[in-house]
Amino acid sequence: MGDPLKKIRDCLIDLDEDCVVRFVKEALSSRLSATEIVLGPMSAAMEEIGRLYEEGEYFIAELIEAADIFKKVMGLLRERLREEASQLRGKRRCLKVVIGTVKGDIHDIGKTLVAVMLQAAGHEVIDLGVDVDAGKFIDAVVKYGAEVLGMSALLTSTAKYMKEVLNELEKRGLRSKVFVIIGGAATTPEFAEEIGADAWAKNAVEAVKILNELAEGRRDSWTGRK
Ligand code: B1M
Repeated sequence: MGDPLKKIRDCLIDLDEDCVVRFVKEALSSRLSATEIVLGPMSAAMEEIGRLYEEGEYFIAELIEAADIFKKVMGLLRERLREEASQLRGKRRCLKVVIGTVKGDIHDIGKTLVAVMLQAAGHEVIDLGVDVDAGKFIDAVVKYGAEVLGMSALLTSTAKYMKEVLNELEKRGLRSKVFVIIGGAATTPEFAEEIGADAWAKNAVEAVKILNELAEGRRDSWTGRK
């Protein structure tokens, strides 16, 4: 990790907003991309902050402060993120994507980042926000005629709810018509397979790549396998 990137990580861990902003600007002027900044040191700092929380060194107040700084930086970088993601624009058609963080979970930074980048890559995104239950997901899929349902979860306890949404899709006879992609720190590719999702993405760039492949017919829309 180059110097400004390391500084961004350290400043965010120290919850020093001015310092984060200063080095984000420095990183941009040394031609580092906004995507690199957000997915690299900013995300690494959030993981470390989570670890400090687990160890009892940080408390909820610090998590909230870190999230506020992250969101401010995302605000600053939003246009650049859009420009960079638009270069990932698929060649064929755009997909309608309903996305949200599942019931019981209010973590929204990663989900919003995925939504912003998918939109910039040319897909139509309906972002339902956080704490979304199965009924709301499915009603939106039907209302907007979405081909893709995206779910995010950061808590081990809420990730399980994704299975309930999949069961509900099945019950409503929609499962074979909707490609389900999941992500978030509480999920893994194994978990995605176990609950019967079509795809798992590690981060926002990977989510864009997967959905571009789907739009271009390079992915089986039912099994998620290439
Ligand atoms: Co909370 N929190 N939190 N938290 N929080 C975690 C998740 C935790 C891992 C921290 C820890 O203990 N190490 C832990 C969960 C443990 C577990 O269940 N395994 C935890 C906990 C315990 C809690 C509370 C229960 C604490 C409490 O109240 N006692 C509580 C729960 C509230 C609730 O949801 N009901 C809580 C609350 C909060 C805040 C509100 C204070 C705040 C969130 C603010 C907000 O989002 N507006 C917060 C924060 C900031 C975190 C950490 C520190 C950072 C999360 C984050 O924003 N990361 C987090 C630590 C960690 O994740 N290791 C933690 C940055 C973001 C860019 O990454 O969201 O992972 P992420 O998104 C990535 C990828 O995962 C992926 O792409 C994104 C970007 O590339 N991705 C997708 C995400 N969604 C995707 C969807 C896709 C595809 C890819 O397709 C649809």
